Amino acid sequence: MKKIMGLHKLYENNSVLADEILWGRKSDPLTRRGFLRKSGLISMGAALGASIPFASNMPAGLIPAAFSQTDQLFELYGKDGLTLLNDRPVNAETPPHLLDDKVTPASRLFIRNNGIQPSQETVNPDKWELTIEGESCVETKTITLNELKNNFAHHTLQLQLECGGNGRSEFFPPAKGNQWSTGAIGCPQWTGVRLSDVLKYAGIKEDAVYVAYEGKDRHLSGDPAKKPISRGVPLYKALENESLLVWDMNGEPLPLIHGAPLRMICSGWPASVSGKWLSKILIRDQIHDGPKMNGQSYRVPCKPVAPGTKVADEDMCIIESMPVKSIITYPRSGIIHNLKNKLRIRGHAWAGDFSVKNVYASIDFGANWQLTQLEKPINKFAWQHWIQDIIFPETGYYEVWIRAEDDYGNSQPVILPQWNPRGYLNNACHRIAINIVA
Ligand SMILES: Nc1nc2c(c(=O)[nH]1)N[C@H]1C(S)=C(S)[C@@H](COP(=O)(O)O)O[C@H]1N2
Ligand SMILES: [Mo]
Repeated sequence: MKKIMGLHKLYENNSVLADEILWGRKSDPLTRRGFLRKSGLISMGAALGASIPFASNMPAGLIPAAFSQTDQLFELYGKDGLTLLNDRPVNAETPPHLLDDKVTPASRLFIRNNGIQPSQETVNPDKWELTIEGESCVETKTITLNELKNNFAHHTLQLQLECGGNGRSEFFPPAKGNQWSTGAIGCPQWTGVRLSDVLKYAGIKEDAVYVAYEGKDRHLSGDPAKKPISRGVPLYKALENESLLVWDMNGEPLPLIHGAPLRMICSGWPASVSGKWLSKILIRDQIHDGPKMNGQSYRVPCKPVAPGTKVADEDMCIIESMPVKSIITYPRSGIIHNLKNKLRIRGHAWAGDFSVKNVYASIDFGANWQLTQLEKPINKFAWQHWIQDIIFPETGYYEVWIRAEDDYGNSQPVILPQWNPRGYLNNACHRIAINIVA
């Protein structure tokens, strides 16, 4: 730690420590992807084993010559092959071929932090408390995590989690924010209690309309009075059987980066409503007004606008259900395949609050579509798996496109959906390249 202290001076906020940025073990070598921005300097210094005297002159994104030749993969602790989009706050996505598992393992779930997550030392599951309060809460209650586990019925469900900004990188004009391609989606299995049981325990007043969370993460500015994010859902969504407060993921304790020791999961909506490091639940008599509920955050124009249009805050509407979407997880894009053999492709499809009715594949740029074999979801809000055997007519370059349709007949757009200022809800068809050879 000593060696990197010099670098701290570069930051307005000295309280941000290298280990909070969660680069694997501190001695791990970092490579190209680690050096996206100046904010990577702490880790850069840690990796070089020396401070960088002229660091303030370094162009953002410059890869130090000491590392520019290495092919070693950047490593994020507990993660396997994720692409780092930002290191402060940490944001990383999963390449499509690493989303092949039916149940997303912890090592392959994308990461989206808006602030600085609590450090491991401050997270003690035995001492963790949850407070339920708010204007429309009958009686403010504080319970420990152990009481939550002991006093309420447990439920285990596989629930999809997708960032509202997944796919943002394809919009034009571009939108600010993490440039997610297709990898801000996953569908792990979660264990916990129903949010509705906990709300009923504290009591819901007649005038309740919204349920919101607060977590123990800190604002990037370091200001303890500010929260990085605090969002919520309308009461009806919070009361759904599948809205959970969870402590386990895939039968293991929730990893710290995914919200340990307790998080909320309200599946089908932008994952920003699924609060991590959960310390407070608010039963509100109005639409919640916490950070990232207002303005342009997680909102899209109420009426369609031309690309590039500035839209006033009052004309922006809160995103609710995520749109129908699908992904090809096998094979990975760019493979070479022999003409003689059929190719069995596979992947997942999901549709926010709804279910997927059909998934189609095309190998001729969308001129013809073949119906794939689609499984039913294991439970509501779990993604569905599809497979299809493809026969290619001759050698050459192909693209396989995949398109899902929900049970209301809504289909994925082939190119891009409606442009919006912040680049949310891109559910355009996923496509991969395949070279067919004799
Ligand atoms: N307390 C807290 N909860 C949070 C966030 C956060 O920054 N802080 N990020 C939200 C957003 S925008 C997303 S997309 C999901 C990401 O969950 P994951 O990192 O476990 O994949 O968590 C949500 N819950
Ligand atoms: Mo998100």
